[in-house]
Amino acid sequence: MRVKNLLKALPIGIILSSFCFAAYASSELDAIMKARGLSEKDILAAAKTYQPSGRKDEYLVFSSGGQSGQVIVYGVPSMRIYKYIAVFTPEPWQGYGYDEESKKVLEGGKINGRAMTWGDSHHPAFTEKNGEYTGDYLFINDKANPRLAVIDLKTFETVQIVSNPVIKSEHGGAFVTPNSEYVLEASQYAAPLDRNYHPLEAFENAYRGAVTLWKFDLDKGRINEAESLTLELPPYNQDLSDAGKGVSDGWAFINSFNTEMYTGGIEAGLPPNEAGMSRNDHDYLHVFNWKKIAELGKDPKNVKVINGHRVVPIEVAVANDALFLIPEPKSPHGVDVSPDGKYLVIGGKLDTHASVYDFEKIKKLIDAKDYAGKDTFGIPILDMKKSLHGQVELGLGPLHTAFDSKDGVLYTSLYVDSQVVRWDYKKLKVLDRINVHYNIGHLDSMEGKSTKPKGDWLLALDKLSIDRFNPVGPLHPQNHQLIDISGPKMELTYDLPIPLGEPHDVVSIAADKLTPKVTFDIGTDSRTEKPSPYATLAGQERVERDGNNVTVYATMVRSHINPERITVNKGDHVKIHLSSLERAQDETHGFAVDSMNVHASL
Ligand code: CUK
Repeated sequence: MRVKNLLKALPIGIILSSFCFAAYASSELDAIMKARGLSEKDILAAAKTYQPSGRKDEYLVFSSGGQSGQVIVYGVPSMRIYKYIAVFTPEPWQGYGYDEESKKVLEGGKINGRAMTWGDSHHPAFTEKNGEYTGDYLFINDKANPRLAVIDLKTFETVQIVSNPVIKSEHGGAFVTPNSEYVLEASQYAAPLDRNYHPLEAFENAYRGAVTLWKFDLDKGRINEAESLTLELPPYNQDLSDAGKGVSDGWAFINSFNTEMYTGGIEAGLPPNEAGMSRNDHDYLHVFNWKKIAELGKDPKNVKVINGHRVVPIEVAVANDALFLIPEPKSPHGVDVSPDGKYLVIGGKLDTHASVYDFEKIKKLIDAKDYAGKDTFGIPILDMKKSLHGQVELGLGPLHTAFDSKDGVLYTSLYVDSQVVRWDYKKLKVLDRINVHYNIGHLDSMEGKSTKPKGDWLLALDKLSIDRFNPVGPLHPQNHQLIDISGPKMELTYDLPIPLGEPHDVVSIAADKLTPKVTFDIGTDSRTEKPSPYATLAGQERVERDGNNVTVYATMVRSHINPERITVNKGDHVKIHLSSLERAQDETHGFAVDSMNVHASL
């Protein structure tokens, strides 16, 4: 409607007031833009991301917290941080690691009996149904100490940590199969699976890679350790992984970067690790059938039991056509399966190309037993050219990929060039590129690794921020940059400094898929999510004495604790069970005993 027609259509009062407002607003806006040196593009970016008070975000993003061992939750498009979820590291605000219930969760992550108070929380992943995110649970792996955590998204609390019984370090986790049957966790640096000492000279014989298939019980919301198993892999230093979906459901893929099986030795005049590990032009993409491995593992004849855990040996997988290798450009990085499951996109890292493999071609070679050879361990190798859909030159350091809602369109991060490239993996051509600040690692479009990516926003996770923010000392925050990908050109709209750990990777989900609880049910142990045996209701408060053991059953509403006085003797051993009877929302309270390192959040 043209302005003249609009004027005719509106009653005079509205015209006057809206005109006054428009004139006032535009002159004030102009003045602010001038004073702050803002361009029209800046104003647009602000308008796209600003949430007036009380307005909720469309997406929630779950970011790994890197070496803080936590998970960071923020919203898109506002980029407001909402929560840090304590996972591998004690965190007093949430009482995590200070009450007996959460200590038990952390104890699940003990390694060889040793308590671990930190982790490198690395790749988060949601539960899935038919490859779509469901928002029930979030998994996150600890890269440094091979462990996996389960976070219940009804409470945003960590409810389980499991420790890997055979591998020593890991990278290719957490990757969830399309109906949340298993969570995959692949090793990174090859090590003896028995955890005993074997000299490096015995690398080829005694050291192994592996991928663990953690069985997830969706009804219970917990990993079933007894039903989990591991596939033994060659000592090739496995890297990132992904589970197949659609046509490739049942299969999974893992990159590797040391098929040379090089173990360093500058002391002995040998080339440094990096050079030795990238001597070959190619490393191997591992292709394995996790459904078949899980089936095979049920028969004791097919497994070796190591540290009480079932391991399917390489030869069993090979004899049952469940494990294959395909050459890939040397030292690749991410392997990402397309939403329809037909293509695998591999970031070149040391190659300027991304390689697109066609799963249907791979499957044909497997079915026809059309092998190009075998590796040292007897694993069939498929021909690279026959498996490839094609390669595209993207730039320096292609790492990770996330997908658009538009068919064939995806986004790849370029670590060295500090860019995001939008390209078409079907037509194999570059469509657009945008600079980011700086040295991008992972990136994610909204629900970008599910079967239904959204295609409106993209997050660039930059490893360096250098000059983007107010200086706060030598340890800089990292920079998560929000990019509008809804139009023909990508537009940078927001910089979020993340001040915790090395926030490494994110997953994002439509906020309406999450239905968190508003309060806990009274008497619930939030970590087991079952009624606590110590739950105390109003009127049941008591102090029980057994010799010098004193047990207090107390209740609490806001800051009122009942009993108000607890009298004990010097030397008594005192245990306090506190039940919060609070029914109102957002009325949590702390509890502390001074000088005793005792603290809780109720
Ligand atoms: S991956 Cu883990 S250190 Cu997530 Cu790009 Cu490199």
